[in-house]
Amino acid sequence: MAALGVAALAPFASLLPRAARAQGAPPASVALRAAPARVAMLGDGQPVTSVWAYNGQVPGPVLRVAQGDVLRVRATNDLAEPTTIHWHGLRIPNAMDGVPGVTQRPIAAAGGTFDYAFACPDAGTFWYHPHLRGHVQVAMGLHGVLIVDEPEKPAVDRDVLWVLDDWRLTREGQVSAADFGAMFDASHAGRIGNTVTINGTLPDRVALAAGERLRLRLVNVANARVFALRFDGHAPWVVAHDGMPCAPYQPRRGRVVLGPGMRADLVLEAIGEPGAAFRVIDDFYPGQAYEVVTLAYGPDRLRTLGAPLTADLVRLPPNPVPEPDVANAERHVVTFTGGMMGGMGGGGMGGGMMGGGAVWAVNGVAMTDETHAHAPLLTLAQGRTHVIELRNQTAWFHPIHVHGHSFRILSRNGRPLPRRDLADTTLLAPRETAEIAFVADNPGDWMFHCHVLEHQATGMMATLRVA
Ligand SMILES: [Cu+2]
Repeated sequence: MAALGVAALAPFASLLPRAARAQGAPPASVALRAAPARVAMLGDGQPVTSVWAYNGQVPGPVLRVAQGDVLRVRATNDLAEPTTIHWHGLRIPNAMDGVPGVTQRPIAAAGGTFDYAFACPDAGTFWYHPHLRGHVQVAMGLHGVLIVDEPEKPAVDRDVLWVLDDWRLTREGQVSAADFGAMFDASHAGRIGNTVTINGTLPDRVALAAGERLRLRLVNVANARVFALRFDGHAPWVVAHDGMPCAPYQPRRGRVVLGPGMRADLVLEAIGEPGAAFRVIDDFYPGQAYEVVTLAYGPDRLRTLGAPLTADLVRLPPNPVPEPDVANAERHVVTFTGGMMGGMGGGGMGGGMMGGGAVWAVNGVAMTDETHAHAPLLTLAQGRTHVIELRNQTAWFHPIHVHGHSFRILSRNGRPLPRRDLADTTLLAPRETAEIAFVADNPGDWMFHCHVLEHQATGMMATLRVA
């Protein structure tokens, strides 16, 4: 795997400052233009990579608004194919959700536009990306982060963003396009790449000062790669999943697992000594651990450490998500099948191209990326709590994403979870079952799909109708 061991990264410095505007003034509109671009993700003296980008940069610009504010985006499509923008994790009206054929017409190639405008009800870390041919468009570089700020900023010294991505590059440093849609990827773990980037460049060293506290926002924008980051010498607190604050906790062995589409907000206290260096390891895939980045302490000390952080010191204020009434919920079962070794007739799925073919199914039905408009899998009574039991009857990991709502994860494999974290995407292990619960308070037709984009494109998608 080229480039994985070396990793090169500067501290993330391109967070847009919070828009300075007078109280009560109308929010400005942001222009996002999707178009081919060339970026130097591999660094000086290396080939420049041809990508598709928002505003010429990968990741796209960080959009930042205050909680409750309206975000207005004029999207322009200067690609040679139609696109849309989906606002991943935002609880916004269905007409703004960016799903072609369901919530909007595709934005036409070569100059089409679409105006998105919505209030952002929840503070947290969100992201945006196309919802049309995502397995190509997202892989080519179309993604960006949306940060919604809490009214009261948490007590940290720096707010740092790591957009984790995974590219399949050729020897010439170009995105490998010949194997987009390869059936092997679709029927296995998805398009796993050979080059990991953070914020669009090869990672290397992140500068830290002894004693400082970081809010570290992790976003997995890869098509298929799952990350499990382990911070040597540190004990980060997880304070939010998928933008939604949780009861703060320190994960076992300091390991933070993120499937595609998922985010985590951490509070990391720099407890090392000046001059020290620590590795951040990704060890998700057995036998394939590698160093993502080095935490490099500078010579100076920002402050002398006091008592260790506690949950109360790092807790974020809750978002206004309605609390599910689990005792009086309507219950549903959704079964995921397919893939290699999964019983959808694996013969012939090892080679060739997808071509709209079905590899996966949800309750026996395959819905592909090109046909978002589809009879609903479930119709959920609006205003009620629904518990959905997700049964992964495949041999593969699947990050299952629900649009327009955030859910609580109640149990895994029949065992109730001590923390019922909120999320919009949950990673199902092979053969795992999980129960999620949410109040269906947002009317419309909402996509419900695996965020391994090759799985989504070959059947692992369905519609939840809230009416
Ligand atoms: Cu999947």
